[in-house]
Parts: sequence; structure tokens; C-alpha cells
Amino acid sequence: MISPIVSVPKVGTSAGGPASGTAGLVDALEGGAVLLFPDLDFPLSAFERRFVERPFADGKAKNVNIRGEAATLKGAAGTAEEQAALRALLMRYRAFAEDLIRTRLPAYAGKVSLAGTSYRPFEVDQRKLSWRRDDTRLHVDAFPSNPIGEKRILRIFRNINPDGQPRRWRVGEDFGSMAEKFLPRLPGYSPLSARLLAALRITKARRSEYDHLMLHLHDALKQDKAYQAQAPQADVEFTPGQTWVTFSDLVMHGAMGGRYMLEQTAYLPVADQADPERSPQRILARKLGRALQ
Ligand SMILES: O=C(O)CCC(=O)C(=O)O
Ligand SMILES: [Fe+2]
Repeated sequence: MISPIVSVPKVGTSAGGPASGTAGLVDALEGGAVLLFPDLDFPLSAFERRFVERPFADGKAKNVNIRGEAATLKGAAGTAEEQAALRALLMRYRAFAEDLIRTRLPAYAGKVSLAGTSYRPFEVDQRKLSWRRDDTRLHVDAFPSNPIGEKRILRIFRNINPDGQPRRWRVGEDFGSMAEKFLPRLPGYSPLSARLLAALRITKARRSEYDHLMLHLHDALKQDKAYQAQAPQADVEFTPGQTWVTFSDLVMHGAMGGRYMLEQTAYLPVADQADPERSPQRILARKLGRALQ
């Protein structure tokens, strides 16, 4: 099964089908859907419009972002005034994402913790990246230095392109079908090397067996050219003004084109899902027939 795109009309419109209640949205999301909000408002001010006319990025990193309570701006370019305005824009987007969770996914409100917020001004395929960093290849997200453990990765994206250019994605097959093909190929987990990586501060916390499996899945997927070409998949376009939300640790995705996007990452404890059994953590454990270490 290919990940479905579930379009969610604005609250208060008559178009709301059965899936538009908040329980229905959580159910779709946890089942591996991408929720698409076609018409939420997030206007840019006259001053901010410059941020979609040219990239305000130092070009060293892929994106510009703010992180943590201090919301320190990283990777930005421009005058002090422009950088302050870009930081304020990212903080406003973070509040917008938080509000979206509070109103449309209230079961997760107070449970998610917000991580980085990014501004992505560059054309997706503009840069030649190593295969591991090449997000045009279908993958699930896994962060090498940032073990995720018993948390889920929930992401809120918005296309802010001013010229009508869509963000183009591919979405792939469901996590379970993918895992069945790839799990037998992955190397075994070593608790000893996980402790070593943490002691050497290569990882920020101990890499769990789940983290190990997800990193190797991410790499094995991206390296498999035949899978990339032939696996079940669908092209999706997110037009300017659209906002979309997905568990990017569960939904196979690749970014194929587009520029100027905002993105918020949030973490949700597996235990706070409506149904923890649908997490990649539990799906992998079931496929292996044992609890993960
Ligand atoms: O930039 C995008 O549209 C998504 C890229 C991606 O796969 C990611 O950030 O994990
Ligand atoms: Fe990704």
C-alpha cells in the first residue's frame, strides 16, 4: 500500500468528511498518511517577502534553522535587521505549527516537544550531495547523532514559494512492507558499540537497537537503486500555501523539487500515540518477533 494523502478542509466548512474529526486525523496520521491542509493562513509581511525572493542563507548548510528555547538562528545571511526578521518568521511558524497541533490534533497537545524549525530556500536538487544526504531518494528519517529512542518524528511542512512552484515529493509503500524487504539485510546491533559512541559523544545519547535499525534502513534504502526505481511509489505536489503533516519516521518520502519551504520538527513519545502498536518501534519488534534492546 502507498502512503495516502488525506486532504483536510478548514474547520467550519461543510466539506468535512468522516476523517476530518480530530480522532480521524490522528488515526490517518498514525496509519501512515500525509495530512494535507490546503488553505491555512500564514501570510508574509511586505518586509518578509524578500525571504522568498532570494535565499538568506550562508550556503554552508542545507537550511537555515532555529533550535531550542533560545531559538538561535543558524546558517542565515543578510543584515542584522534581516536576520532578526527571519528568526521572527521562524518563531511565528513554530507557533503556527503548535497551533495546528493544538486545534487539529488535540490528542497530541501537551505531549509533543518541538525541535528545530527550518527555512529551506534552495532548490531541492540544486546541490550534489552524497547518497546518504540525498533526500530525493525514498527514505524514512533517522538522525545519526541524535538517537530518538521511544519518540516519533512528526513534521509540519509549508510551501511558501511565491511563483506557483510546487514542492514535489515522492511517497512510497507502507513501513511494514518496506521493513519486510530490508530487515533481513541489516547488520546486528551491538550494545557495546552503542555505549562507545555515546562515551565518545558521537551520539548525544545511547543509540538504541531501534535507532540502529532505523539508521541502517535509511542507508540501505538510499543505496538500493533498484528499490528506488521500482518500489511502489507515487508523485505528489504540494502547491504554495499548502501545509502538510506526517510522521516522517513512518512514511517513505523523497523531496524531488521546489524551493522556499518552512518545516517544523516535533517529537511525540510512542506511549502518547493513540495506538503505540502502529509505531515503527513496535512494527519492527513484531517483524523481528522480539522486543528491541
Ligand atoms: O525538503 C523536503 O521537502 C523534505 C526533505 C526530507 O526528506 C527531510 O527533510 O527529511
Ligand atoms: Fe526525510
